[in-house]
Amino acid sequence: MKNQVGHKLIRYGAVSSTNEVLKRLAEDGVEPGTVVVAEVQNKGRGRLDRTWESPKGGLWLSVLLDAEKQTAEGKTGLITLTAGCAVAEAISNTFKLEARVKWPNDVLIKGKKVCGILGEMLKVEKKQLAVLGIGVNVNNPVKKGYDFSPFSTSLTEELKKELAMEELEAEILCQLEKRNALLINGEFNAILEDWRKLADTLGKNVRIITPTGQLEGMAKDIDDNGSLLVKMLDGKIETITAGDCEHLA
Ligand code: BT5
Repeated sequence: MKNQVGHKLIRYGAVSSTNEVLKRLAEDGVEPGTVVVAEVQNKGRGRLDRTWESPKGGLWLSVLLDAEKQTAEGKTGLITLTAGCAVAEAISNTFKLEARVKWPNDVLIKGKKVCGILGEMLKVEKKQLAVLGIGVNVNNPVKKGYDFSPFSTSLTEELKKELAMEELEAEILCQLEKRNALLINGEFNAILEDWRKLADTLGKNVRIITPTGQLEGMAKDIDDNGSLLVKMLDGKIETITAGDCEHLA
């Protein structure tokens, strides 16, 4: 049972952030595979400490993963990519809605953000772990666009009805478990192929914004570590390890 995603699942009403709660539990010794789900987050976080709005009606959860292998091989970026694939496939399977992944950490429906992922690394007694936070807009209200994310949606908005979340939650955990086995066994090529198949970003013109500047080019592929390869106008390929990615028309 150890490592199996969801072998232990703890539900909360309101928390600050499921990532914070799970980090504390990890420090207290819970096993990889443990999942925390909350109805509401009062301090839901995106990357770079941005706010993730998490009112009632959304699916807000975090999963603790064993990250020894990916850390040893410098491939922690694949954790977020593979989580996006798990969510996209779970949405497609549960609601027959096409969902695709956007580099590095979003899931989109018709180009609009329906899910954001926050992967954070953590070391507990020399064990390398990852806390993987997943936020899916299900029945909660969403703004049309947010400061760092111009287009957003929810599943209820797409399907025009109130949805039951249990089946989606179970399917996400099931898809994560399938892919966690690939992470643990170091089957990194399968993860990259999975992502390429579900990618919305590849083949698009993109604007990449990093703390040190921005660039525009065509998203060609991802490399073995999950970095985005962007072809510039002069033909040069830039390797982007982190940043915000905007899909251009
Ligand atoms: C993310 O960051 O997209 C990661 C979001 C991770 C949320 C989950 S929920 C469970 C777990 N616990 C946490 O505390 N977090 C994780 P980033 O790519 O940096 O995008 C953040 C930006 O998305 C914000 O600055 C807003 O512009 C926008 N945003 C905020 N709330 C949103 C929402 N509910 N839906 C769509 N976009 C949102």
